[in-house]
Amino acid sequence: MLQSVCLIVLSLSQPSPIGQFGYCVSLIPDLDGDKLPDLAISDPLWVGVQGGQGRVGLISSRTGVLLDHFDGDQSHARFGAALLLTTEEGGIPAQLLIGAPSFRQNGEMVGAVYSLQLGEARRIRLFARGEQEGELFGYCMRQAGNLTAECAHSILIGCPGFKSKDAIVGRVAGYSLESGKECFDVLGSSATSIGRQVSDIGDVFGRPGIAFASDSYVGSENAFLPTLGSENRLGRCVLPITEQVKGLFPYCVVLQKRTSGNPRLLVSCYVDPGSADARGHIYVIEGGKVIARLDEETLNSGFGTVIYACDDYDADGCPDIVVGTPDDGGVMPRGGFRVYSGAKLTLIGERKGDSPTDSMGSYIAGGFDYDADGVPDIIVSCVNTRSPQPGIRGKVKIISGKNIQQTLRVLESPVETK
Ligand SMILES: [Ca+2]
Ligand SMILES: [Ca+2]
Repeated sequence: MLQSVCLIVLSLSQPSPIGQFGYCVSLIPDLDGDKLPDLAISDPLWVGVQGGQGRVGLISSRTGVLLDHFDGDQSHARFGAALLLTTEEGGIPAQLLIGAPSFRQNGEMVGAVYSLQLGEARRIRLFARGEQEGELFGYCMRQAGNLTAECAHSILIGCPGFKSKDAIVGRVAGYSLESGKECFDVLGSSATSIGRQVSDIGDVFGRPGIAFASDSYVGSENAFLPTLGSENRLGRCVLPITEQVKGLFPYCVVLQKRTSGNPRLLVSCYVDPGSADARGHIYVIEGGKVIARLDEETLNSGFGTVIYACDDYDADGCPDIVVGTPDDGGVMPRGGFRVYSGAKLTLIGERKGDSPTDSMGSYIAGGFDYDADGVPDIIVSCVNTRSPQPGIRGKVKIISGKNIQQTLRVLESPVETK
C-alpha cells in the first residue's frame, strides 16, 4: 500500500513529457479553405493514451489550429519519423506516407509505413511492413520515377538497420504506388551500408540514378556515393573529391534543379557535435565536378544536417541553398540556419535561433509565399533531435524568405485536453 502511494507521488513530480513536434514537416493541399497550403507536422514522441504513440497533425498554416490528427496505434513505434507527400500520378491521388520505423509485428520491431488519404474523406491504412527485427523499415522515403516495368511510379523506403550475416548493411525497398506491392529491394554492404537517406541524383554523373546516404560510412580519400543503377543493383559514383573527408559522408544528398544550367548535387559531410574538432562541409557538384565547397564556420553547429535548395530568395532567378545548423554541441542548443546564393555560392544570410533552447534548423521545407511579398518563405523546425529535453516539445516557424530575421508565424504543438 505504502509503495503505491509513493508511486503516485513520484508520477506527479515527473517533468512534463518529451515531444518532438516538428520532427518532419510537409506542405499539404489547403484543408481549411483559406487558399494557403496547410502543413502536416509530425511528433514521433507524442505521448498519447498509450504513451509514446506519435502523432501527425494536420495544421492550418494561417492560424496554427489543429485541423485533424492521426496517431500511431502502438506505443514507441516512432510514428511520424518520416513523411512523404506523393504527387498525383496516373489517376492515383496524392497521399501522405508516414513512416513508423519502430513498429512491431508479432513482437518483432520491423517498422512500417502508413498511407493517409488526404481530401474530403481522410483515411489511414497500413501501406507496407518491414520483414526483419530492427531493420527500421520506413526510416526515410522518396518518390522515384519509372524504375522497373512493374513499378511505373515507385516509392523507395529506406531500412538502415537491415542486417546480413550479423553486419548492418541496410536496404532500400521499392514499392509500386499503384499496387502497393514490393517491386525490388537493394542491399548495401558492411562497408557501404544504405537506407538512411535516399535522393534523386538526376544525371549529374552522366546517367540517371538514385543515391543513398549513410551515416555508417566515414569518408576516406576515395569518396563515393552508393547508387542504384538501371538493374536495381548497388553501384557507386566516385566523387571528384581529392581531399581526406573527415566526418560522416555522404550524410545529406540533395539534387538542386535549376531553370538554366546543369542540375547540381549538394552532398554534406557532417561532423557529429562534440565528437571532434573537424568541420562539416557541403560539396557542390555540377557536371561531375566539385565546383565549390561550403564550410561550417562555427564548430559543433550540426552544419549539413539538412539542406533545402528549391527556392529563390534574392530574386535572381536561381534557387538558393538553405543549410540547417541546429546544434552547438551543448545539451540545449539555440541553432539556426544559413542561406547561400545559388548563383554565387556565397553566404547571403544567417538566422540564429530565438532562444537558448530553440534548436532551430532541424528540418527545413518551403515552396510557398505565405505573406504574398513575391518571395517564397522558409519553414523551419526547432526540435532537439539529438537530446530531447523534458518540457520542450518543439516548434515550427514560418520565416520570411525576403527578410530571414522576420518570423511570420510560430506553430506549436496543440496542448492535449483529454
Ligand atoms: Ca537566388
Ligand atoms: Ca514571402
